[in-house]
Amino acid sequence: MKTFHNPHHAGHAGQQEMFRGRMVPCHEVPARLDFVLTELQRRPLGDIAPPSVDGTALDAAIARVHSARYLDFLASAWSDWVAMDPANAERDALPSVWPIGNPHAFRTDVLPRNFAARLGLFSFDSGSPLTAGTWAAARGGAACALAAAQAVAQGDRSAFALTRPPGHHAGPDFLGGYCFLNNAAIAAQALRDAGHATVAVLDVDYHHGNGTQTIFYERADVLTLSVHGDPATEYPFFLGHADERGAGAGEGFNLNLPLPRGTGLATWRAALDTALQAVSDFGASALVVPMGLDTFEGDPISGFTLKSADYAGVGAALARLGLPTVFTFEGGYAVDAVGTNAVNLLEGFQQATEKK
Ligand code: Q9C
Ligand code: ZN
Repeated sequence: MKTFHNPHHAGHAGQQEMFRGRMVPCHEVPARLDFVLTELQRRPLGDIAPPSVDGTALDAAIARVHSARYLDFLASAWSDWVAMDPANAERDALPSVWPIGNPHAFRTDVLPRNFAARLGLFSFDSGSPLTAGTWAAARGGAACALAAAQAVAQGDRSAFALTRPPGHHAGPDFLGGYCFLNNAAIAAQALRDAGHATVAVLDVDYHHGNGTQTIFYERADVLTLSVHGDPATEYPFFLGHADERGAGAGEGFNLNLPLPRGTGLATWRAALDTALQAVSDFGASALVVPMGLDTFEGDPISGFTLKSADYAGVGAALARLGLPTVFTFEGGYAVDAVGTNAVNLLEGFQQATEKK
């Protein structure tokens, strides 16, 4: 399994996120990726390299899943933030005003000239700071996702996009949940564009993959599935319920498996098996796995109780689908365990593949 890692990731380094009325240190920190990279070097699964993709092809791949007006906003967001006030150069950009979803309450079709208003228009929380290097890091991550999809489309059994910021909460035209560009969606769309007729995206992060669900909600060619903490009590709260099954042509092509906070391995694995069966029934020709490790018992912001040793079995179960597979790195905030947990999963996948 080749790993494509993002050399620009550390340029995205938020200082603080808003949490229940106060500012707290960011959970999504550069050290997360460094721990995974170090563990992968210790237990190699294949070549580890930065992605080499054509810039024009990359921008086209990103534009397949995100709107032009959102991408225009993101690409110049930092310079627009600093242009508001030179003192902003020392501060992360966080939104503080949002147009809520009633179309008769607030307009979302008119782009405000005020940057703070635009930041709110394209965000759904105040926990995802945008910093000087955010755009370069997010775009470098999309390059990892595209390179991983290309490797798999050209015959590799699997590939790993090792990048941060993560992606699965980012939608067609919004950021949130520490995510800016949806790497898993970019990989899935790239697999479709490379000739895979049907692609499944099976999200195993603790948090519902709302951005990915929204991107593909009306499509029958990409099945989206997510096993996650019940949104009745868990972030992102406003999506991820079991009755969301897709719409229009996409009716029947989304599957949510919410589980209560406190869920342990046995129940979580039963839900994963349900999702795996649905991927088989769908007849996917390729698989994308947004790989969050925040299902770990030691995760500081999550509520499942998987142990480090459990992740090898998760990887092996995914391998048994027998599909070309792209992994994207998503959540996982127990920083000193995230490398072990990620490589346990990937190594479990790879070893099960070799046995076949
Ligand atoms: N202060 C991913 O795992 N807020 N995103 C939690 C803690 C957001 C998680 C509150 C959690 C987002 C990719
Ligand atoms: Zn998560």
